[in-house]
Amino acid sequence: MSNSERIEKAYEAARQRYAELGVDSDKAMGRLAKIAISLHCWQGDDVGGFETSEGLTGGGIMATGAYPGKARTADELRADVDKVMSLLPGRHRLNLHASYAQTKGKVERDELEPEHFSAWIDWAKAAGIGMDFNGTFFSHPKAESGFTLASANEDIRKFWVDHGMVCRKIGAAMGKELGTPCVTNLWIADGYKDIPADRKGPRERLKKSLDEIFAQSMDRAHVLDAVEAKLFGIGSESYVVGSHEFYLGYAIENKTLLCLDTGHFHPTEVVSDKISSVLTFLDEILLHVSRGVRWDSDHVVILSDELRAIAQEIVRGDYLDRVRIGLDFFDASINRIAAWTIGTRCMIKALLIALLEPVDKLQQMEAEGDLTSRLAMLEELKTLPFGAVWDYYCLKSDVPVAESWLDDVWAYEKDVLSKRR
Ligand code: RNT
Ligand code: ZN
Repeated sequence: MSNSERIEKAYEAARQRYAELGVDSDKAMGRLAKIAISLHCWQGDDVGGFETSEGLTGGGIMATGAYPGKARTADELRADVDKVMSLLPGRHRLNLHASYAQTKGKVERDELEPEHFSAWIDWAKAAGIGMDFNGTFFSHPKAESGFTLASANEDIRKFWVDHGMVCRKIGAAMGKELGTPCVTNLWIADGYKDIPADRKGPRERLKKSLDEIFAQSMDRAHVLDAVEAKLFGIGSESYVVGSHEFYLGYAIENKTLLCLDTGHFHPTEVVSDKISSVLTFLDEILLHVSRGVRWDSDHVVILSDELRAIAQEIVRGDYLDRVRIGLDFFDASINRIAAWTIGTRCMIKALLIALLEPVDKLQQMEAEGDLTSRLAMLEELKTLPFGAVWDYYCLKSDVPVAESWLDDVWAYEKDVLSKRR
């Protein structure tokens, strides 16, 4: 039996098993194919960007590891993203940071324009994919004090407000050019290592800065503003200005998207439980799916219980149109193409598993008070043959099945990455 015959046969058996539960696995794959995951550009070069040779500095985040072969130029990074996308079933998006601009000579962050991203936009257009965008409020001399939009220094604050404003224009241009709204996210690291004497002042300044950045209304068909909260970072252990409560309030009041990063909460808190809460008050949210290990360490996303729970919440709550799924991890200790591929394939897998749930049945048991059957069923679902559906989905999407994608990565490492010295 050929490999594909074996996969088709296994799928046929799985299809019947799911049908017994009232689940149409063909339909589940059809729904899955419509979900675009926003791949973060920064896994390819350890959040370095192409402005200076220094790469990531400050900003309460840190990439660790020294695996060879990181992208050094925008062309290299695009080639790497192309490689990753060729290993993923479905059509996805690229999420770019402002520090990946391609400028001739130095252009300050408050003077960036859409044209500095034209190579990215052209590339995305040719590939038929959408783009998302982020202001870069770190790795910059004007961020060295630890404060940007919440700075008490008016020159610094103004500089970053201007950066925020130009980023929305760039996002709008991307969205317009590509015909799909560009989620333009804002995250700042502002905060204190040690106990502040004034928690209020910086938050009032941050609100003022955000109001200035978002003052100009923009076409939501082109750009969707998002704000990202955080509990703590390296060097901001005691106080982060842009906390969860701060941005939740801001997003509700100003109708922006709220970005929930799965590494930005207390380690025992879960984002899966927050989705239905915040979506009771917000139209849309953005996710930064990451994996914290003891802290916001941005490990590669794996198929964990929490990842599955997040996907279940999105599907069970019928939120697929209201949740933009972005990824946010950066591991420099393993092959970066593999890191991207593992994390993204896991996200897609988690969504598939969620789409294969007999949601109506489970919710009916619950509504009838049959909590015994609910628990029994949830446990039985864990051993259903979703792997056979996943393999078949990859086969039909013309991408490598199971671990065979690794062969492509090793070939790429040999032909391309190993030559980057
Ligand atoms: C940092 C935030 C932020 C960054 C990226 C690079 O804690 O999660 O989203 O990881 O913007
Ligand atoms: Zn994030």
